[in-house]
Amino acid sequence: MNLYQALSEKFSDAEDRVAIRMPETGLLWTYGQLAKRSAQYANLLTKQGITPGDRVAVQVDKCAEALAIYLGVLQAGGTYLPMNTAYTKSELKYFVENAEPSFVVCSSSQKANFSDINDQVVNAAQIYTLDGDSLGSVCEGADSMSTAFETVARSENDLAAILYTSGTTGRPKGAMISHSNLLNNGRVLLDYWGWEEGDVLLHALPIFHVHGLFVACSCALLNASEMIFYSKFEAKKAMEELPNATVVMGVPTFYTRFLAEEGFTADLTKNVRLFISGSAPLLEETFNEFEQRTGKVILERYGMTETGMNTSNPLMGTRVAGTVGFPLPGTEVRITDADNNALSANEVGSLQVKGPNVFQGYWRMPEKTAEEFTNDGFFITGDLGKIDEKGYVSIVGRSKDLIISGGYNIYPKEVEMVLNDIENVEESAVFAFEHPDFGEGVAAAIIASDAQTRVCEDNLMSVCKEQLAGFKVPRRIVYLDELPRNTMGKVQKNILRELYGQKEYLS
Ligand code: MLC
Ligand code: AMP
Repeated sequence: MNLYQALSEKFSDAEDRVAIRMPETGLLWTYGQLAKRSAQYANLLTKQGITPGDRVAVQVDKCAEALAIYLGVLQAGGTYLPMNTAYTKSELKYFVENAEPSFVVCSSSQKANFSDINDQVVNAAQIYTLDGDSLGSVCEGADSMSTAFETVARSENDLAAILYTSGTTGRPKGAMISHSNLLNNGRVLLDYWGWEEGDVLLHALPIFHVHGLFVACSCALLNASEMIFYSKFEAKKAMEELPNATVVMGVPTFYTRFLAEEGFTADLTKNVRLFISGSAPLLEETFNEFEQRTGKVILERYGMTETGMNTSNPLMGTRVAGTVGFPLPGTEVRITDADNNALSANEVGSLQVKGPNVFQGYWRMPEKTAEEFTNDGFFITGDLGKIDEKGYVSIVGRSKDLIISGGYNIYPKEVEMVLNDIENVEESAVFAFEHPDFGEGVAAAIIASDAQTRVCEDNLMSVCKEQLAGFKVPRRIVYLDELPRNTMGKVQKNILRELYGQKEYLS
């Protein structure tokens, strides 16, 4: 089996149906066009010598061609490696050297960054460009290719994608996601969320992470539904198309931004049958205000890069604020103590999952993979949770040192490593502060090596911006004489959060 075969099962019956519509540019592709364009990319890659399992790294702005490239890579038997457009040169270098892609597709502005990477890993002939729909060498290459392609067979554990996720050590890990992981999760969600003929998805998420690429696109493609594709989320623009949508997926920031708009009313949302939230905790106040304003109850679900979706509030039953619902069919969720013994209802512990949605391990990191699984095969998510008597799962915290800002993950260690290398920084501790828009924001406590000389904040920010994706750059900085530590010498980030993490804290 090949995931593409399953995703495209309905394409031939839906040839004339709209697949992608981009209100910002007026682009409109039917399913027939999407299938043909994907085949052209599959042919191009094959002609260039792709072999099954080869990685294709893609760092491009969201557009219809980008989705066709993803599908073309699958069809040709390759492994798709999407990268956040915010990643800087040094971040990209790590991913490319680690994954060793056979091909790279990037914007022309990023081409130099990829070309500078060791020639042994990626050379100029392997780099294609894409600058929006129909622009770039990859489009030119595909234009002359045949629109028919025999999908390459893959077995269920073969890799469909590798997605990098950072880690508590500061070293990103490539999560290996198989054809069957994605197909299984897509089909479960299609059924659980009651996708039906005529559903139209408002798609304003990026397509380089699980939420936008796998959760959103898999459901829409499996159902041959129209996607109203926005290159990025802007509440006012998205509101113009809400009357044409029946399903909306977003991170909590989408919903708080919608609510901040006066024109966001019950009338505007009346055609939407399902608003889904995930990737970060949805505040109860947002859930309640949304229901008061629109009469619609947001459905919150929970997942992660390594597992796809694990739990969801129900389509038909009660959606409970502050919970992420029930384990999805086929996925086991348990809460355990430190020795991996299952806990009783309402007891808080380590949240672990097992099922066909769980990934194949970290790329070239067998020890790291082994560390994250229990002896009986459960994946240790690093989230702290509980399950109530009715079976609703709640995420109550994290055992991993992680900040989630507007749905993007930031591992403090990665930011601390950059900060600690800056002149006159003795050490640093990165922690979350309450951010009114992003839920959590990145804060840094800085200790100077020479207390008399203040660390130059301009320098600090410029180094961070050069080395880290924008969403990882600290937005609050506090200068301290020393870091709070426990008796073991471990930095107490909870104290930093209490003292300097409040929304209203002013430095
Ligand atoms: C952008 N910026 C952010 C940010 N997004 N800062 C912190 N957190 C974020 N999430 C910064 C930029 O670096 C820039 O900084 C400034 O904000 C403006 O950039 P922008 O691109 O115009 O931002 P905006 O459009 O406002 O984006 C906010 C957003 C976006 C919430 C719409 O971040 C977004 O689409 N988030 C979704 C992320 C997502 O898909 N997560 C799913 C992961 S999968 P400066 O300094 O240059 O001004 C997963 C599994 C699961 O988690 O369960 O789903
Ligand atoms: P990522 O590694 O980007 O896939 O992020 C996965 C993490 O996002 C999970 O381990 C959770 O900590 C968090 N997450 C995802 N969905 C939710 C949710 N609905 N509520 C709380 N946290 C969530």
